[in-house]
Amino acid sequence: MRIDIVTIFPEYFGPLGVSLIGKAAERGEITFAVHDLRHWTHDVHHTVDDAPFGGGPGMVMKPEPWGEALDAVVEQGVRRAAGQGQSPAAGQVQAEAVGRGQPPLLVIPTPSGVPFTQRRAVAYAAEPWLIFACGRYEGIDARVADDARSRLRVDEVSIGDYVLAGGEPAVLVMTEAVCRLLPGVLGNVASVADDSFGAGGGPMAGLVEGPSFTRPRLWRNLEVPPVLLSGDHGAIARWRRDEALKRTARNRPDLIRKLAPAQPDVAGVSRDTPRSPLNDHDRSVLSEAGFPVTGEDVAH
Ligand code: ABV
Repeated sequence: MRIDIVTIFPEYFGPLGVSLIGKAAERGEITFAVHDLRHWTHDVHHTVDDAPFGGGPGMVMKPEPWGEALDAVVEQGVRRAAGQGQSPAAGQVQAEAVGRGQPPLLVIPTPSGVPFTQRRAVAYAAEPWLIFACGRYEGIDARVADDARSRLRVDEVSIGDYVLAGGEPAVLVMTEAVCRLLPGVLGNVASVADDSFGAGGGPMAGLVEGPSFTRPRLWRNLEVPPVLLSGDHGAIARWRRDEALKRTARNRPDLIRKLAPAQPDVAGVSRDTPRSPLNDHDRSVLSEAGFPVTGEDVAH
């Protein structure tokens, strides 16, 4: 996977050289290229922002440097994919690459974007080429995304309902969430399937993970739950799902409502409602833990 990042703070991305993702980059499994937006300014002050039309506080990022930067980064990436444009046949190879190669997906973090979820991370991990555009201040002139959409797929995404000073930390977050899903980046391949949110559709689908334990078995008078020492893998899987259900109900009731949507009370409409992925055992676990579950049986 190739990841280009355009930012006014290239030094912000030092952490990409660290830990599992840094190692994957060293092995050549991920290629990062961080670009300074100011490279595409032409005034002595390398100006990237200006006052908003219509008035109001803050500054808006000017479209011209962004337009030039994105054109150049797309062009460079296409060249690279075609083999550095070095051989005599490079022009031909490049033309073929443009013709059949997928254009990159441009991702622009903004608090007004669509939510970045584990599902979206899985989708991004299947992309060969991502470009992240880090805005600062009050955002990027809206024509930049509109113009890019004429050539590229463009996603405006939010990592959560809070406002950052710029897109850089959001890009670090998304990069980590995406890259850990790439084959070979995580040591333990199976652990991805058991992740919270279970975007892979496994037993944890739509739930957050329950608690984990390691040695020692007794610590500060606290015992590891005996079922985890039983060797009974069926019982362990069931216990883990129960704990995930209870923790999800406690911390993320919104996720439980998605798994067990309240049934519409108008007869006939419920035909269109997907079956709840919660079975009777799940419902009794939630109910015994004090989280009554609506739905499903109402329709029977
Ligand atoms: C991007 N806040 S994403 C740019 N939650 C500026 C602020 C900001 C983002 C987010």
